[in-house]
Formats: sequence, structure tokens, C-alpha cells
Amino acid sequence: MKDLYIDGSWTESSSSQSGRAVLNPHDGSELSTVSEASHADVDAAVAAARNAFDGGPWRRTSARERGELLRLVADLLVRDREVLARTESLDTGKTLAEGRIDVDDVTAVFNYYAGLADKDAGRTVDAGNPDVVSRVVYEPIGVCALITPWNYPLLQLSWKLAPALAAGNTVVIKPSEVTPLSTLRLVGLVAEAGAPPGVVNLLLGSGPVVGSAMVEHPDVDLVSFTGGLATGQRIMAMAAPDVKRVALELGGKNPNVVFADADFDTAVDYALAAAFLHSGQVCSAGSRLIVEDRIHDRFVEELAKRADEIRLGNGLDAETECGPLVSEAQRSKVEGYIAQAISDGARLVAGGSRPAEPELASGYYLRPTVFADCTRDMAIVREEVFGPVVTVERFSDEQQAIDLANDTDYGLAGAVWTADASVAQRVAAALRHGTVWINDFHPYLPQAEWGGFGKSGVGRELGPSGLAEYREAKHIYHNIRPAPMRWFSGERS
Ligand code: TXE
Repeated sequence: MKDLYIDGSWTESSSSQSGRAVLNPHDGSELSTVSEASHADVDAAVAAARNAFDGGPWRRTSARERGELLRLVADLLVRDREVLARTESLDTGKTLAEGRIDVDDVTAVFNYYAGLADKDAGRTVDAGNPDVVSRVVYEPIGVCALITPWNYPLLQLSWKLAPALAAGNTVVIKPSEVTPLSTLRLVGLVAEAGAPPGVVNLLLGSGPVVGSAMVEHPDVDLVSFTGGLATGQRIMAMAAPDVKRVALELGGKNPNVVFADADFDTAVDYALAAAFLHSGQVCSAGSRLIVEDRIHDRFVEELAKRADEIRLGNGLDAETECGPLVSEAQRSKVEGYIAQAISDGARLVAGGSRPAEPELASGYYLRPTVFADCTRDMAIVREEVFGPVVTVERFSDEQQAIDLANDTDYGLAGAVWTADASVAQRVAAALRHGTVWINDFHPYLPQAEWGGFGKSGVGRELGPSGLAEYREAKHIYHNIRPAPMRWFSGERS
């Protein structure tokens, strides 16, 4: 299997380990077998990226040329939209419609950074001295390790790869071992678009072996990681000895606050999408509903009824509204949370179990699950479940809603639903979360920063800050009338 991409060639792993089976979460069948990289492969990929950064032609490309490369990748994504969407759907279990949206979003991200690449070459600074020319310029950081998760393999990679290349870095990519297939295709497109050898390298394999070796490699300058909190903490510690730059997106426990004056049907509709899109395996999933007392009971009743009606099934089937979880391991983790929530006293009002349909029995399915009577001390309310589970808490006034919404270690995203614009603005201002939606849930824009407060991570992706993560700022101070200043004259007065 030649499925590692190192120094401009597809190569075989040098590991003696046999390949890894990639499974279809709909039925557990094998989609493909992929390589497991060895430590020697990690060394080769990092060396290729290092050489391409230090000495290759990439260094001499202009920002405009790099932007053109990204634009070409975007065009190829449009060409291959259907096959990429299908690959993503098969590998992750998400619906084909979601897969298509992902590819369109990825295309938009490449186009956005294609446009931004040459827009900001730095600035001139007034040094307060007419004989000084002082300017700030931006330079690439160097070799970037890009480690991505399994829920949005293509999308999460694009948020890293496009700005890293726009800034002039070289990269070594490692997708999740659970869902590597669309990344293989995307790396193929970047090669087809003409990225010089060594600029983009691809490794496959497990996090603890291949991922750790990348993070600890002395020739890696930056690690950008999206994944779970525990892994992020480990990566930050591994990056510390070399003071590597780190950019981390570590998920969330995202509040969705509904005031009684919000449009009821719309708020219920969005609460379902917030919680159950991609079976809740979304870092910004609205997994914590916080509902005003006056509508609480009616809201819970309607939410549970509609959750029960969600059609589960194969992501490739046009009838399907919600696919399976990504793996057996992820499903059993979520089932553990459900069991604990019941024993902690949360009231199960929908789902909580695997579906009864025989045709779904071999896939990793779970019914959309709603828990009422939840309190902030419960694990199901505090920890990221990453499955089709939503908890409901209640509030009686604005301050209580804000306090509940902010009572989390995370701080990725949140929403407020109300017809009162003043309430909406006050609550949005008070929320300690990186994105706040008012009367909406989930949309993000390539032009707007994405990332979290607190334990949701370090740094920002997307927007101009998403490019800044991959740049070093350098101040160049030029004295244009040099003359001795006699600070040390050696003379005594
Ligand atoms: O993620 P990991 P897992 C959360 C979610 C989920 C939990 C666990 O709550 O239930 O994380 O999922 C690589 N050094 N999110 O265990 O381990 C790994 O190979 C370097 C939230 O699957 O974080 C993969 O490529 N790399 C999230 C990537 O890290 C390592 C999306 C993510 O895997 C590594 C996914 C190591 N020691 C899960 N160990 C989000 N923020 O959206 C693993 N990896």
C-alpha cells in the first residue's frame, strides 16, 4: 500500500505492522485497509518538510503564488465534490447531504485563504524618529504538525492546511486513524495542484505512536491539533520542552439558552439540530439546553416527541436524517454517560438506547436522547459526551441563565433565543464562549474566528487570526542615519 505521502511521492510504510482496517460505521464492514506509519516514516516526513522549508523553492514563492495554489485546490474540490462527499459519508457515518455541505465549506475555506494570502504583508511603524524606518513583517513558522479528529476530517484539516500553506509553512498531516480516507484524497488534490515536494506530507497511524512522535519531534515548530481535552493536555505538555507553538481546539459543552418569548417552533427545531446533527459528534453541539421556567415543560415534551421521530439510517440513504456514531468505542463511551446520568437522577424522556430496527443492528447507532431535570453537578452536564444526547436545565431570570451557561470548564460556543434584542445582546455580551449565536445555532464563517475560551483550547482558527497562528511577526528596525552615539565614551566628567 503506497498511502503515505512523503517528499512528493506516495510511499509504503516502513513498519512491519500490518495495515489498519477502516470500518463503515453503518454496518461495521471494512471500507479499506491503510498503513500504519513507523517512527522512521515520521522522521522521513518531518525531514522532507524541514528541507522543503529551509532550502526548497517553497521559500521563494510569493504570497500571491501560494494563494493561487490554494485557489487551484478549491477548483479541484469542486471537481471532486461528489466523490469526496461520499467518502466522508462512508467513513464517518454522516449523511451524504452533510458530506456535500462539508466539501462546500472546505472549498470556501481554501478560497478564503487564497484571497487572504497576499493581503497583509505587515505594517510600517512610526518610530518617533525621522531617521528610522521601522516595520513589522510576517514570516512562516516552519514545519507544522497538523493532527485532526474523526468527526469532520476534511473540514478540520482545511482550517489548518489552508492558512498554514498561505503563510508559507510546510506541513506533516496525520488524520484520525478512524477516518483517514478523505484526507488521502485531499492530499492527492494538493499534490495535483502543484505543491512542491516536501511541502505537504501525510502520515497515517495511531495517535499515541505516530501523533506523539510528530509532536515530540525536535524539527517540528508548531503543532495544530483538534480533538479531545485529555489528548490536547498531553500534546501541550509534550510540546513544552521545545516551546513549540501550539494551536488547540478541544471541544465544548455548549449552552443553548431559550427564553420564553422566543419563537417556540423555531427554537425547538434548532435545539434538535444543535444537539443531534452528525449524532452530536460536533465540537459545537448544543448539548446543554437551558430553558426558561415558563415554557420548560412544553419545550421538553415537544423536544422529546420530535427526537423520537428522527429517522436513523445509512448516511448514503436519502431518507436518513441522522447516521450512526463513528465507532463502537465512541458509542460505548456515550452509553456509559447515559447509564451514569440515569443513576445520577436525570430523567430520561427520549432515546437512551440502541434502535430496534434489525437493519441497524450491526452499525454503531444510538437513539437521539433527551434528559430532563438535569443539574449542573452531573457528569452528563459537565463533560463533553460527543454523542446524540442533550440535557435540559431550567432558569427563572436572565442572570441565572447567564450563570448556568457560563458554568463550564469549556467555552467554545453558545446560543441565546429571545425576541427581545436587548436581552439577546446582554446575554451575548456576558457569555464566555468563542462564538455566540442569537436566534440560530451552528453556522460558522471562514471569515470569522473560531475557537474557545477556557479548556476549549488555545488560539483561533479561521478569519485573519487563523492565518496569524501560522506566522511569526518580526520587527525590522532600520536606522538610516547611523552615527556614533557615544553611550560609552570612556571619558570622565
Ligand atoms: O480523540 P483524540 P478521541 C473529543 C470527544 C471524544 C473524545 C475522545 O469528546 O469523545 O475527544 O475522542 C490523535 N499524540 N473530541 O479519543 O484522542 C488521534 O490519532 C498526538 C472532540 O478519538 O483527541 C486523532 O488524530 N496525537 C473533538 C486526534 O488526535 C494523538 C473531535 C484526535 O483524537 C495522541 C474529536 C497523542 N498522544 C474528539 N492521541 C473536537 N474538538 O471537535 C491521539 N491523537
